[in-house]
Order: sequence, then structure tokens, then C-alpha cells
Amino acid sequence: KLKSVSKELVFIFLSVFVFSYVSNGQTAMINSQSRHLTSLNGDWNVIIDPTGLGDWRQVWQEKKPEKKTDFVEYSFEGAPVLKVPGDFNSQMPELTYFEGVVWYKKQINYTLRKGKRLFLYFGAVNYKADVFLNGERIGSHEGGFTPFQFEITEKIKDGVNALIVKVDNKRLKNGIPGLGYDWFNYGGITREVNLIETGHTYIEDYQIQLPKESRKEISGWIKLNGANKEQGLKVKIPELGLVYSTKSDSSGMARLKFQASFKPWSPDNPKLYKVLVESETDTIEDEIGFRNIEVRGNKVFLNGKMIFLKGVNIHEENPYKGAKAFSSEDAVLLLNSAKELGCNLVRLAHYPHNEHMIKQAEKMGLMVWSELPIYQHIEFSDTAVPLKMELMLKEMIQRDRNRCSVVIWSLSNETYTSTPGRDLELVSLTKKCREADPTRLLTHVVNNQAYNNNTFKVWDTLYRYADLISLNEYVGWYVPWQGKPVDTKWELNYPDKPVFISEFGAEALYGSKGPIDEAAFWTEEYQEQIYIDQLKMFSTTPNLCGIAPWLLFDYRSLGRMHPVYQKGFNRKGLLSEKGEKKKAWQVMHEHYLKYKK
Ligand code: GCB
Repeated sequence: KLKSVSKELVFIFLSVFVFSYVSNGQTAMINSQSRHLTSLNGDWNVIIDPTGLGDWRQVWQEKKPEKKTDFVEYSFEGAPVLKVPGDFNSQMPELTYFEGVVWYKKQINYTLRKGKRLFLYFGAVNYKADVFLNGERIGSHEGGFTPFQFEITEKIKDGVNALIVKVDNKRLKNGIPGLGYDWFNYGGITREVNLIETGHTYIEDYQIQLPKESRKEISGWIKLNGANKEQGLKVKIPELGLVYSTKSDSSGMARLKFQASFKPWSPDNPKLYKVLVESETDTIEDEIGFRNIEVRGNKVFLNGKMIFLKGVNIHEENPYKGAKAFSSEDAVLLLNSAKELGCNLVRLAHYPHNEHMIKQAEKMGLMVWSELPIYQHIEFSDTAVPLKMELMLKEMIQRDRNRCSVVIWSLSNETYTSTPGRDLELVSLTKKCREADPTRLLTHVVNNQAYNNNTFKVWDTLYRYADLISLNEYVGWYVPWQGKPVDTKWELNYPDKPVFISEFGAEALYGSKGPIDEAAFWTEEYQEQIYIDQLKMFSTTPNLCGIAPWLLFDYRSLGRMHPVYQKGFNRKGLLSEKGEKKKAWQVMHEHYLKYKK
């Protein structure tokens, strides 16, 4: 008995040791949707493992008992089923508040064609995924909102294969986000899973966008992955009769530069072109819009015209279902409401949303603000954190680099200047973002401004590196007014940059009515008054280039515990979770109607 225990311990020790050196998931290839793919969406069997015992019992090996006294106390056979994509919390009552391990299994029947490569692609798994194929660990990935892949060309068997994913949504002190955040921690395989078959050399990535300084000349590149790196390449835009030819070098890279007279993409005319990217061994089809976004002086310009960003904040949640949003239907639902409000921009808070949101926004003429979940308390001085931030940045940019709707990369929200390493790491991340994508605007959201004597003192080191000064303020809600809104004064540490009010608002329970006085908060009237006052105050904000109320729909968040008014919801929505319009909706709507263009 003792012997077998110590054998088991040695095995566990070795596996932990070896596993920690197994390579992590690769950054997913761009435009997965236009590849030769087999969907693994649908029913997966699951084992709920609140204590993490499955690791010790090697669930991924699916050991079967050989004799009666072999107690194998788990089985995927007969196990409950969860839908992928989707969060696990909303699918089983016992998982509602679950933060821990769920093991997922899918049987794959596959025969890989000769000479082809195979990739296992995940749109996102929140928060950590350990992936096993046929009893062998193939890698892991941390970060709940971006895609990743593993090459399994050598690992897939002809016929039946067992794919097991250990999903862990426990919060981590050195995670991104960290331990505390004001949204629901939906765990699970929350986005699509696909097998992607490619040729031996495939188009891994490409950028075909307008740089900030031009409205005619595309600059970008194509990158090949595989043995045959030097190839003839073409970019075709049939509607413009454009065929551009080039060659990749020995590293598989080709630079692109060509001119065309595009009809620019804009909220009024969200024009997209079919674009073909061709190598000798691969062809990818995309739909790309062309626009340029830039800051000149203290103003934002879209296609050379000054634009006011009429935003709204949105979480990735289907309010009607109380579930993670993941489908194109969910995207249409959320974005239709943003459109109806009168927006031309959506701030997708506080993490990269699914691809349907970005693509749907593009079709509907909504600009997108995409954000990293570097939110409030982040352990910047933990050596693992900068690496995690960098990986997320890379994954976020790579997925959406050709989506013209994305006009702003927001790298952080409300981090604290007092956190050791914060400035150093975020400045370094900012530089990396600029290198990786010089075509978009970049910002950090900060809320450390002082508000005294009806004066805002807006300052932060990060603003120096950002295109926009973005700030969240909740005067009237968390902080009392200190004078008339129209008399508000402002002092900016960078007075020549555009200012974006990325959050403001107040909570109200739909249907809760009352007079506007301090005792009556949570009412629609109280929220409405805060909106009226905020809009007056915005007339005093220097260089104001845009605003975004917090937020479109009431949404689930565990910290919101008021038993009468909140019941587990952040009630700052302009709409309730049932889509009912609160009074403040009308105030915002009329305000946005005033800016016709
Ligand atoms: C904020 C945060 C946001 C919160 C919001 C609130 O400043 O950025 O994530 O949900 O305030 O409701 O307090």
C-alpha cells in the first residue's frame, strides 16, 4: 500500500514538474472563421470538481477500473452535459456561484488528410485551461477573454480521440483581472472551439489597414507559418479591381503598400470590402473596412473629419438570460440597444469581447473601444504579471487587427498609482501596443482625479503616453456635487489632449419612483437627475471628445448585495436586465440626438 502511495507521489511530482515546462497555447491564427474548420461546439460531458481532486486522480487519463476494488471515483460516461460555447454558471443551478474546476470532455472523430496540419482552436476559456488529448497534456492557457490554439498534427489519431479540458475560473491574486472586479465571473468554455485544418504552410497573420496619416495608402504585412516560407503572395479586392502582388522573405514576412480609392468606413456608411489574401498554399477571405482614426491637437478625427464619440459601456452578458453573451444574436441584441440610444461607439468593458460583437458592430456602423482586463488591483510587481499582460495584449491585437470598427485600444481601467510597479509596467505595455499596432488610438482609463471645490484636477503619468485622457467619475453618486454642474472647473496635466469621460452614472431600480432628494436614491428620478447634471457639467469639460455612460443594461455582479434594490445586479443600467427603459435613457437619448453627425 505504502509503496503504491509513494509511486503515486513520484508520478505526481514528476508530472507537475514536467507539466510546468510544457509549452503554453500559441496565439491563435487570425480570422479562424474563414479556415477549413470542424466545429467542436455543442454538448460536452462535465465533471464538477470543486476541490481540484481530479488532478490527483488524473481525470485526463480516464482510467477505467479493472477489478472491483479499483475505485475510480469519476467518469465522463453518464456525466452531465454542458453546452459549448457558454458559461457553466447559468447552465446548472449548482454552478450558479461556482468558482473552481470543471472538467470538460468531447469525443472527436477525425481523420487528418495527408500533408495537412491540424490546430485545436479555443475562442476563449475563462479563466485557465489545461488541455489534454488522448491522455496526454498538450498545453495550457491563462486569460479568459482571448483566443488561443495548439497544433495537434502529430497528436491526433485517425478515428476516435478524447479531448479533455480542465477549466478553472478561480480568481487569482496575480491574475488579470485580479481578485476583485465588478462583474460576474462566468466560467467555462465560453466561446467557440474548432479544429482548423491548414496546408503545411498557412497564412498565420496579416494586417491590411490604413495608417493614421493616410486615407488612400494601405500599409501592412502578411506572415506565413510553415516550412515553405518564401512564396508569391497576392491581396485582391475584387470590387476595386485591385490585385497586389508581393513575395515573402525567408522568415515568411511580406510588407504591403498599395493605394486604392476606398469608400471609407464610417458610422454613417459602414462600407466593407471583400478581401482575399492568397499565398501559393493558402487563401483567406476577409471583409475589411478602411478608415483612419487619429488625434490632431485636442480633437479626434475619423477619415479626416472631427468626430464626437457618442459611447455607451457594455458588459458581455445577455441580460435577458443572465448568461455570458457569446453568439451573433447576443451581439445584435446588445448593439441594437446601443444604436437605438444614438451611439456611434461602444466601450466593450472591461475585457476583449467575443468576435461576433466586433464584427456585428462593424456591420452596424459602431466604433469599438476594446479593453484589457487590467482592472483596479493588479499585482504589477509579481514577476508573472507583466508576461500575462503582454500575452493578452498580443492576443487581443492579433484577433482584431483588421477590424476597422476597433478604433481604440484601452490598456487598463482604474489601476492605482500606489501599486508598486504600476507606472513602469503600464508604460512599457503602452510602448509594446504602439509597436504592435500603430494604426489605432490608445488610452488608459484612470479615476484618480481630485474633485474639490467643484474643480477636477486631472492628472496621471499614464496620460503622457496615451492619445486620449480617459477618466471615470461618479459625481452625484459616489461623490456629492460641490457646486453647480455648469460652474465646474478643470485642471488637466496634459491640457492639449482630448478628454473622454469613459464612465459616469448612478444606480436605479426600474420602477422605483420618488422625489429627487438624498433619501430617495435608487429611484429612476434620482438617476435621471444625475444624468441631467452630468450633461451640464460636460459643457465645462475642456477638449471633450466623447462620453460613455455606465452603462447600457443592468448586469450581474456579486458585490451588489442590496436585498431590495440590487439583488446581485449592478443597477447603473439605462435599461433594466429585462430591457425596460429607465428615465435616464431618455435624457441620454435626446442628448445624443442633438449631435446629428
Ligand atoms: C467603475 C468601474 C466599473 C464599475 C463602476 C461602478 O468605476 O470601472 O467597472 O462597475 O465603477 O458601478 O461602480
